[in-house]
Amino acid sequence: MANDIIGKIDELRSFLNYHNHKYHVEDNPEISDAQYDKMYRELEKLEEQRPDLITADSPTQRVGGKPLEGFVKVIHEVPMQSLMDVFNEEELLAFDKRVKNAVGDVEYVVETKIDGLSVSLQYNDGLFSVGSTRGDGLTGEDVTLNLKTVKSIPLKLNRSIPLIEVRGEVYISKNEFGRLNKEQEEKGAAIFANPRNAAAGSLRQLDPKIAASRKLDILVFNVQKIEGSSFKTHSESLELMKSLGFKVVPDYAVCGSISGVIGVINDVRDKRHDFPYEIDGVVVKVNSLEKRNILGSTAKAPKWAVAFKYPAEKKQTKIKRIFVNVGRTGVLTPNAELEPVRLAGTTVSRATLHNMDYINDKDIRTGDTVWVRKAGDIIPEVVKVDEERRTGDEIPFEMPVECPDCKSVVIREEGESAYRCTGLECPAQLFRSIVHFASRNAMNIDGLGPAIVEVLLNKGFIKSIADLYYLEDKREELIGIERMGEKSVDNLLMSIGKSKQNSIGKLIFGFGIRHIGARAAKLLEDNFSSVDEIMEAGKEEIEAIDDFGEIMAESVVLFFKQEQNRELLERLGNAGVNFKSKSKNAAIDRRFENLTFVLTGALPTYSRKEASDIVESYGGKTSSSVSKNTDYVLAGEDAGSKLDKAVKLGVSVISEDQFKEMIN
Ligand code: 0OX
Repeated sequence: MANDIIGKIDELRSFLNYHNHKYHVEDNPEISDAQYDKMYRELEKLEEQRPDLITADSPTQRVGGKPLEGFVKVIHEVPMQSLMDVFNEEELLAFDKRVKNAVGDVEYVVETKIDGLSVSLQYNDGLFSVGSTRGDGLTGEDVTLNLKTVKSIPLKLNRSIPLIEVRGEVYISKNEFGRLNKEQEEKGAAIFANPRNAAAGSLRQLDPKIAASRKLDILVFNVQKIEGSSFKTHSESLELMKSLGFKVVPDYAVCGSISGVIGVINDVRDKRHDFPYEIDGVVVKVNSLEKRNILGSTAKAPKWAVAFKYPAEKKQTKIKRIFVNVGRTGVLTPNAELEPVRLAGTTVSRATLHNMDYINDKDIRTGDTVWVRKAGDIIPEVVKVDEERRTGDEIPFEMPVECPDCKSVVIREEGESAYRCTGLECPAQLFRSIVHFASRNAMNIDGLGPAIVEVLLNKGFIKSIADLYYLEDKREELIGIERMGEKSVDNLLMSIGKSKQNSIGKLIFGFGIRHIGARAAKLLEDNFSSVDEIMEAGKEEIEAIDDFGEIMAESVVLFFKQEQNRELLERLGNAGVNFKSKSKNAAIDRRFENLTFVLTGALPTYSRKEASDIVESYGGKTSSSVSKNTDYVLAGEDAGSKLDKAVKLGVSVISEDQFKEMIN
């Protein structure tokens, strides 16, 4: 009986591993999802009976464990080198010449260059042991738990070899990126600018469950280290990785000459937008490992490979109409409606014109033929007018004098490039201000994204932010309206209820007061003991806060003076929303008082903003340039000239770890 269960578990694991590979690596499933799920649940059940038989490579162990506190450093024994870039044929031919001069004729392998995140995967005796990010190439971070959630990464290889470390690119497909951003928008969470950022953000999640929900994928392209097997060429190594069960860069080409390479580059250029993932070029590598050894490396990059980068695609089209959108703070943003044009894989029919200064600088008019491109390959923008194609019928654009949404007067304040709607009740502003109020850095109300806000506004459930806190009374009516089941209504009401306890910094940021970002809102919380105290404060008192200028102070006073906002506050207070400052009332630790920090480079765990918020919360200051008055330079990866200057001036340079020690 005991042997039976061991045998059955083994059998189920082999079955599931085989079909996982068929689905996620070969993209060629043999069974339905339902059949797979059935076997998976059977394995789960048996493992529940015999937890002592659970092994780390079991398919049930992909998402496991508690959220981590932080990531541990991993030293790359074989450095994860970067690539030298070339941007045109001339530079590619120069590379070929250097190669030929050193080692004579060579064969090249050409691979597509996936725009993701480089990682290393280590396997001991055929079992996945450590997965890490590239970091600075020498030291990365241990993200094993997150990588285990990537279904195309084998937990166990087809053959057991003593040791293999491979390198690959983790990415998020264009489809999954679209789905994720839609979900982020509905949740009111931050939108990712491009698939690469989405993949990076997902791999750096401390909770593997979040990483698992993001459906990351991988393509591997290099053997970093191997024991128990060998090969003479790069293409053999790709085939070896394939035979071990890895998902290897597909359709790589082996070329006998540089003209063959150029042919492949041109082919890939034409179809680069048809790949399910973003590619930003191709990688050209010498195939023979012996010749690679002779060629060697510079400090950072191998001399036997280059990345050929494609330029961002630009296309011509015509502006049919210029129209404006009204943003949360009432800013009118001009947009161009275009004659649809295929650009970088999608059909583009709108592009941003940013603001009036942008339009004036480039003299953009309705009817113009213009060049458009995707900024960061995602958001389209108009880059230039083709003046030669002007007919004289083009019409210069003028900002409307009335808001297109509420017909209130539009003004442009001195010294500002933005035009704004002055209507406090503007419906467009109301929608956006509620979405902002619910967003992550503000009140962080889960489940209250733009789509739900729109429904609540359209159906008349809310007319202001305060109404959110009275929705409980309308629970029955809410159930059953578009997109809202009983469970989602209850979840929404619970998140709204939970947000009552938020800090007043989050609340004030949520109001969207002009000139008051998250940091300024936090400063108000640090300096006043309650919302009521801020409401009664005069301009001078607010201006006395370090880093508060006159305009910011005036804006706060103006906000709290308005009758409409006072009513809003009264209703929020009556609903039980927290009005007491947590930081001002706590003992204030000002260990960084009189110290100035300069932040430079990419820090391993903190964003710049998080680090500067910490410095400021301890009474310190941050500055953007290094001088003899700087006390500490907090330096991360790729810290450039600021680091050099700090060294020259003898200013203390600290790492994020040392910074963490300073704040315990
Ligand atoms: C990619 C990619 C990146 C291996 C050793 C130096 C360059 N993003 O698709 N890097 C490499 O090769 C590394 N190949 C690729 N295909």
